[in-house]
Amino acid sequence: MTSEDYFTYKGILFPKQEIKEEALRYVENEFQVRDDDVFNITYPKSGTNWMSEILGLIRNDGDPSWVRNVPVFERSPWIDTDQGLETALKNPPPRLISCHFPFQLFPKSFLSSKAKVIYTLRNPKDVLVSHYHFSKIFKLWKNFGTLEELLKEFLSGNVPSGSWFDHVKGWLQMKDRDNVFVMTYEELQQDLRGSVKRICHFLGKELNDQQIDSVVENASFQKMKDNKMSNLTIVKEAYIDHKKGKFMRKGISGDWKNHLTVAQSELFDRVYQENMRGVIMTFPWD
Ligand code: PPS
Repeated sequence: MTSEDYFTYKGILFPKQEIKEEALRYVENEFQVRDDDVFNITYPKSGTNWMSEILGLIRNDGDPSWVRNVPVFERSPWIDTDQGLETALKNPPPRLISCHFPFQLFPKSFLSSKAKVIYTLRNPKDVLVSHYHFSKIFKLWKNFGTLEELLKEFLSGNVPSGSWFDHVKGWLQMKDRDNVFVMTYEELQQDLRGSVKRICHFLGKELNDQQIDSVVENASFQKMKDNKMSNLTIVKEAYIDHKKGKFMRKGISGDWKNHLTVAQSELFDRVYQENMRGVIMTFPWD
């Protein structure tokens, strides 16, 4: 994977093998968002698949058969990939849809719809570390030799989906809308049950205690790691080199402490503070 395998659309890097420019233009301008759509939106490596599992389980009142029998990329297809877009256009409503689009590339028709958006964000230092490991197995992303090399590109936004800071700031501008809900990976970690209840409330879905228990149990790291419909082991070798590592890697918060040097962490903090100035929100990692 080299830089020639990416193209830039409106300043954002996309892997050529994943999506074509005309599809990006279609999604932004012509994709018809339905009022009953539920969107699972994240910056990459922030908990997308975890949220897909949670939403899939909630949709089925905690019954795990759907998430155990249908691959995650069919249940909640990624409309920022050619294949996922095709699937999303075929799936019957009500649809679950995932994507990593920054707000400015998201379908314009969303703004006049009642569709629901759940935006999940994660400590960007952990996002960086997760990206680093995933780039070693995901053949469509540039594989960085060292974390130091990736760090520079990440902090300047020269990675797929662009700058973490711009992505987060763009989506947080939507946070006061009734149909937008912001969640963090860390909240899911700290209190999965409470988080599931809040998501249910946002979706207008009432589950009883037993059903919530089942969502929590089946969305655990271990259950997802063992579920071949969720752990991405069925993704073709053309995309993921399964011999080199696992998508379901560690699933913890704070792994950055095992990877970043003090100097790297301080550099990160400086760039974070410069970029997040003016964002009046506290995050679990602050
Ligand atoms: S992707 O490739 O952008 O769609 O990746 P994404 O799903 O957003 O993020 C992958 C990371 O989420 C972790 N993960 C989980 N953590 C805790 N619990 C559960 N159930 C869970 N499911 C996925 C996954 O392990 C990746 O994080 P790291 O830090 O690499 O382990």
